[in-house]
Amino acid sequence: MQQELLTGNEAVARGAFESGVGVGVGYPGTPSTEILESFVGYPGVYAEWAPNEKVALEVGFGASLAGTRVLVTMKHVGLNVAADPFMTMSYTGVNGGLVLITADDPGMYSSQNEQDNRFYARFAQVPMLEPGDSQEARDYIKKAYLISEQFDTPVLVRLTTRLSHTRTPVLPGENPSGPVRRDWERNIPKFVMLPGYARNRHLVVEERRMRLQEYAETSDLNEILWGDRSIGIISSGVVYNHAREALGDGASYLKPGCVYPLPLKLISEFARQVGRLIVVEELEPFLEDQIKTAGLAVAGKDLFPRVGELDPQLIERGVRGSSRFKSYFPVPDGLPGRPPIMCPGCPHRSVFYVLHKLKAIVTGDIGCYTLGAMPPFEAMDACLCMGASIGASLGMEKARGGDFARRTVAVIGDSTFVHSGITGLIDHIYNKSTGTVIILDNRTTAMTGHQDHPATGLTLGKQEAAKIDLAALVRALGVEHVRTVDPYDLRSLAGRPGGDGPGRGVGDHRQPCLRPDQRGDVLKRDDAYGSMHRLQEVPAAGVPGPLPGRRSGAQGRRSVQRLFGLRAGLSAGKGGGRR
Ligand SMILES: Cc1ncc(C[n+]2csc(CCOP(=O)(O)OP(=O)(O)O)c2C)c(N)n1
Ligand code: SF4
Repeated sequence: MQQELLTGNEAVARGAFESGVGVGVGYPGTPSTEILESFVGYPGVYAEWAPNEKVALEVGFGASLAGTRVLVTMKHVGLNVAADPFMTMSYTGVNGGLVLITADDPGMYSSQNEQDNRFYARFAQVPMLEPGDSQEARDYIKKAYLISEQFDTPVLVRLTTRLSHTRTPVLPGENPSGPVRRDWERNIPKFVMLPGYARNRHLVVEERRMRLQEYAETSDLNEILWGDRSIGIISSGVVYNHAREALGDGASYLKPGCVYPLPLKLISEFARQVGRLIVVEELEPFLEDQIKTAGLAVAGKDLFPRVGELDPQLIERGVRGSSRFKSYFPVPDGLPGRPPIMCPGCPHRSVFYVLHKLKAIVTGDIGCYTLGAMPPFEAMDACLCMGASIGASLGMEKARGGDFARRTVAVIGDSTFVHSGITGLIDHIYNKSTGTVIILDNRTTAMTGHQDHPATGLTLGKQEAAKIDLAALVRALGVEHVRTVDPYDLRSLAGRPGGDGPGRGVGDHRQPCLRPDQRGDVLKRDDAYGSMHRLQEVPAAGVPGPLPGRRSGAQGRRSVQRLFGLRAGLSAGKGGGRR
């Protein structure tokens, strides 16, 4: 076997394949997405995108129960969505080994927060490994399956953006000639978490935690590197490599491979042999607090920032007070800022153009369309997490009344609607909202790199699949007014589903994403070349004058507002519009 240059994500996929993993399941989310995209290319494996992370872990649970080794992947916030099955899977344990990848995003390159998912390991009492480069990613994954089966536990492996997307050399190994499979036997007290059984399983978890603690102390994943003993660094993952780059032989290092549970006896032994003990870690003082609780004097967050990524410059400055390193990203003076914007011709643009013109109150969601909050549109008032737009608009309506609802529009992408918007819409229906919901159906999960989902008609492996008809689904849920609109047709786009009449409405705004790499795929699939000529009508970069085909000035504005059914809050002299 020859060394290969692999990203951390590709190395995880490789390690899973070499471990005989039979099932890979996840939901896209940067920086984790490419793991499954790489894994699906290996022979003899099954891999799928689930509609969301909770379902992904539940599929993983079933596959493990049936005796197969499973890889489950998600970004850090995805674990919030999967937290319910995850917390109880700690109790049930596994049959086939189950490794759950949490890809964290210190620095928030593409995330709504930078939560530190190491706490999930402690919260659920499951082991967490943290590799520092691609070789370790491959090696640790193989080790993680052994730990999972030996200790009967799901194992968390934490990646960060820097590791997921950096290529370093990997020496691959062999695949054990196909997926590893264990027998399946009914075991009700272990896998059916009725309170009576769960109480016993909690005791098992505690006993397992103590055995894992012992394992962590002697694990061959721990590394000690002796240099100048006046400074002793404790660090894990990618940050360990930054610390080595910053301090070289001027310090000694202990790198625990398992960050939960921590090898605290080994750390005390190391501490005895060095002068100043310093923990170098990104985000929260997760290691530092555990070491302090063990009674050791250690520095950490008093020297380094608690937000964002660390780099050699920050580490050297923290330890030595100054640094020889220059900033990684020096920005020459006078360069114009380049905030992210939607692609020219993007079908989302016209929607936000209209919402901007209408001065609608917009509860937004997560996807390319979140950029509707940016200039020139500035047509979004809230964006919290995937699926939150519809519930948030209902909350605003209930807080402020029906007239307010007529100005409120929830905007959600097709992938996000399937992920976690459907239940929000059910609440709209159940609790009698009169607000408007727009599903921006561009037939892909564009923001994370154009993955398929249950409403696109293709699987992760690009095989034909059932294609959920979103308009039919919404009707079946009980929405009275459903309109499917071409977002390039600005006139009809401005109309509220159901006109000015009462009742909630959903607009399914359907045009494929136009990224060049998508055209051949999505447009052809939908036979939508016919609409390309209308691209010229789409606002490219600005918010031009009145909507096409409309009169200018107050008259035109009123007419747009009427079309959208927003008279109550917006149109001068016409307050109290019908509901
Ligand atoms: C819980 C969670 N999982 C995954 C992500 C990553 N993510 C960001 S936007 C998005 C979906 C985007 O697809 P869609 O809603 O169809 O909008 P588009 O980008 O296609 O416009 C995903 C999966 C996330 N932010 N949060
Ligand atoms: S990638 Fe597609 S959905 Fe995203 S901004 Fe570009 S055209 Fe729009």
